[in-house]
Amino acid sequence: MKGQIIKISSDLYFVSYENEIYPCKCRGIFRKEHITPVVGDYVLFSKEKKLIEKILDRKNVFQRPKVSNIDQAFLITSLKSPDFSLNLLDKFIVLMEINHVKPIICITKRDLVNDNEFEKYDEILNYYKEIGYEVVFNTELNKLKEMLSNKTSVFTGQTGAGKSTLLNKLNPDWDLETGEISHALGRGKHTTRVVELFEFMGGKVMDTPGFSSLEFNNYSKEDIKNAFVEFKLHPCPFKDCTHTNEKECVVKKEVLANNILESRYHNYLNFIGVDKNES
Ligand SMILES: Nc1nc2c(ncn2[C@@H]2O[C@H](COP(=O)(O)OP(=O)(O)OP(=O)(O)O)[C@@H](O)[C@H]2O)c(=O)[nH]1
Ligand SMILES: [Mg+2]
Ligand SMILES: [Zn+2]
Repeated sequence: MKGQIIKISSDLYFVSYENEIYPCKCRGIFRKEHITPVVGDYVLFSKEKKLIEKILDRKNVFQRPKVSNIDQAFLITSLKSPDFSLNLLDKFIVLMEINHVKPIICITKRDLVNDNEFEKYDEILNYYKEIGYEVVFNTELNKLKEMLSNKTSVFTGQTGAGKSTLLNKLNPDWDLETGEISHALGRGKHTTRVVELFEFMGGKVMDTPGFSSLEFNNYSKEDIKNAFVEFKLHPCPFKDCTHTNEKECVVKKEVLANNILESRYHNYLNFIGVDKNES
């Protein structure tokens, strides 16, 4: 029968099938062939033998967090504790663009910044909206429910940003463990340890362990360039412009004219490995 992995705990794979959960092992051959099942995988399994026999083709798969077959990813982003990071936000958006998964920016801890301070964030968030990204606050529960319905979504983001807290607000029955922020480090304490998938609003949502940094694994400069979607709105005369030291670069002009957010351009240079003083 065909089920879906909803949780993995050491060598036990919890497979959901017709509203029941079956703890299964994997066929020995998986290890030999370096096949690693992840949460979100659809599998063929035997209910009787409690054995996963085959992983079905994935729509997509990610390493961090280890999940597959997702439609959209919510980057749970706190304005404070841990601090808001434009570098992390842009990295995440690039990763999602390259993998053709819709990124959604979900802001938490608005209550920890005063209105004056929020203005600066609001301006930045409006820029992301203008270039086409959805932005939602963790207080907008009805809007979030609507966005989650009938889709497979993952909640990802820095440790302590409030992923599990928000999921508990959406459905208190899940009763997920949440953790205090370490004041010494200004971030969370890696409270969530494993990925877990829940059925919700006709769709599915995954809670994941938070990270403190995000790395790229060998994407080409071309892929990274194309992931900065607004650059395409400002075509450069030179078709293969890298927007670094080309004289007629329109993207660079638009950065100076404040039509492209400067931090986005600097993050672009950073991601392709160019020091901003060189360009
Ligand atoms: N003030 C404030 N605190 C929040 C908000 N959302 C979450 N928190 C707090 O932030 C802390 C961390 O929340 P968690 O839900 O455990 O964070 P997480 O993203 O699941 O963290 P990991 O599981 O470590 O990745 C908890 O003390 C929450 O109560 C918010 O909107 N405002
Ligand atoms: Mg958590
Ligand atoms: Zn250019």
